[in-house]
Amino acid sequence: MQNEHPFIPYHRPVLTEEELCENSKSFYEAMDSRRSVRDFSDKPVPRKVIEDVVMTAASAPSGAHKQPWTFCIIANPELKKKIREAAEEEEYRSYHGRMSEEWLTDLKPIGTDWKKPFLEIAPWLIVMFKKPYDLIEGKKHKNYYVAESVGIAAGFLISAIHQAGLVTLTHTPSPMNFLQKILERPANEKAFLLLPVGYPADDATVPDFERKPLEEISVFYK
Ligand code: IYR
Repeated sequence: MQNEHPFIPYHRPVLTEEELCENSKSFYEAMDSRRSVRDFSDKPVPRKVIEDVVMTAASAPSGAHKQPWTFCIIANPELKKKIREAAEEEEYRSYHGRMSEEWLTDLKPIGTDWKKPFLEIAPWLIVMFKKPYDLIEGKKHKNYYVAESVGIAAGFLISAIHQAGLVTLTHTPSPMNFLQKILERPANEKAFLLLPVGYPADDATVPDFERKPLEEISVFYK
């Protein structure tokens, strides 16, 4: 029986092995130069760039193509201040009792603390919300693989920001429900990630980290 939903042809240019190797290597190298940055410049970034990176994120695959996400995009200084204050309040409590000693020790090399000035300094904040269900005319419609879908979209977003020439940070103040309140989001939207976006500060630094080599992170089965 033929599927009643339409299908359209899909092609990609067939590349040579050399071209494949060149493409995969240059993309790997570009992505490997990405770092999570906490020191932002306040230099403005055009809105068009933010629109494009968000549309890149929204090109991610999702369960049953439900696209279970909302991107809240904030440049307004008062809103950024409110978000910073609420995030720092939660983070203060996390760093002073809610996080285990082991967790705090694991964070030492990253040098984080409860203060989050980047939430006001970065020209843009993108807050990703996940939608466990859609609300259509007051009726709940379940979405599928929501955490996986928004996780993949976040990966696309981070990649797009990096490839545009900007920096970001996957910030997860915990708990994050203050974002739903401040941004006045409906009940079916849960804050997932908060990403400041901008240029790095001139004197920005990052931890001297190395990534695990291929042999350690992969197993090839012959
Ligand atoms: N959310 C806190 C703590 C934190 C947790 C992990 I895991 C990190 O990799 C980094 C930070 C904060 O943003 O400071």
